[in-house]
Amino acid sequence: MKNLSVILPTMNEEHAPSIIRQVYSVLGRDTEVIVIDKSTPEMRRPLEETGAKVVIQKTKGYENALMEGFRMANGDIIASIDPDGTYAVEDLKRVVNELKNDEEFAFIAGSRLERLPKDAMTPTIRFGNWFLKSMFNILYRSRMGDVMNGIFAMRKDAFDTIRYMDAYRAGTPFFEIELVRRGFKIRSIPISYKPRSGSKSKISKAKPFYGVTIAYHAVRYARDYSPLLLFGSIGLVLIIMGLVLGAFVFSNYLQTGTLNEIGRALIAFMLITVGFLSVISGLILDLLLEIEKNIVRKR
Ligand SMILES: Nc1nc2c(ncn2[C@@H]2O[C@H](COP(=O)(O)OP(=O)(O)O)[C@@H](O)[C@H]2O)c(=O)[nH]1
Ligand SMILES: [Mg+2]
Repeated sequence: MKNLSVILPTMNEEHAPSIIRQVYSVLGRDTEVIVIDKSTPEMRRPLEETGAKVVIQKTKGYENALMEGFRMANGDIIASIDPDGTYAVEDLKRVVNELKNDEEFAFIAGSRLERLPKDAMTPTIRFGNWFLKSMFNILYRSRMGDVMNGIFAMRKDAFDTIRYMDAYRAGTPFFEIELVRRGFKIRSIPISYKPRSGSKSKISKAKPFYGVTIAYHAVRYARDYSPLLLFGSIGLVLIIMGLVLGAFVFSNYLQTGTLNEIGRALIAFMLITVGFLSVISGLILDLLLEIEKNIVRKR
């Protein structure tokens, strides 16, 4: 039986003490539980009374809280659950068991989007989650049902490859992006999710802005991971737009016999040129990546 560490990030969560107790009862008393806390002293005391290791967070943000906890963890499997009352500890157990029985995958997360109750997210947040997971799956050739997961588990040896990194502000996708870039396989299983009750969300003051930051990081690191896919698809979209616009200009020319849409013709020409340049950039970057891989292999 592999031993397990469970990390819980907390920032004044009233449900957290009860969730820690559930972790011990559902996953076993020998589970290593580490709480990385940014609460007021009054909110911290009940956490300490559970017997878990409670560490005051030194850094800032959710991603760094998790990194602090993971670095302290001793388990062969390192898992995390948001103790805000929206996730079930039974689902954490399912995710951990799934990982234990799977040699191929190094990271398994719980996905909320398949069985999402109607009142659990606003339409904007729901769309944002769908958009981020779809973008992630295309850029990193994965099949995640959800990438903003409050429950996930990974193998210690996978975490060791990113142990000394400074986490950038991308929520759970930080771990997903970095592990996929290092060649690990990741997947998700459906879990339940409840609307938040009591206090408000803590992760960001402006969720849409947070979402944009995550999308930015996903694109930025995809540039190094699959440049041809990224620049190739941008290029293709531009070329298609240029061709469609060009076709309008041309049909107008055929009908009237004079070329009176110089502005549109120029834009079409530019779209096609920039599109080609983007595809070529993708090809060159892809070639460079291939050369780099060969050099690393030969060393
Ligand atoms: N230690 C720590 N915990 C945090 C921080 N930001 C959020 N959390 C905790 O991380 C979990 C997820 O955050 P939450 O606000 O529920 O994010 P949401 O589910 O995306 O709305 C909750 O348990 C929060 O209390 C932080 O900066 N530091
Ligand atoms: Mg939450």
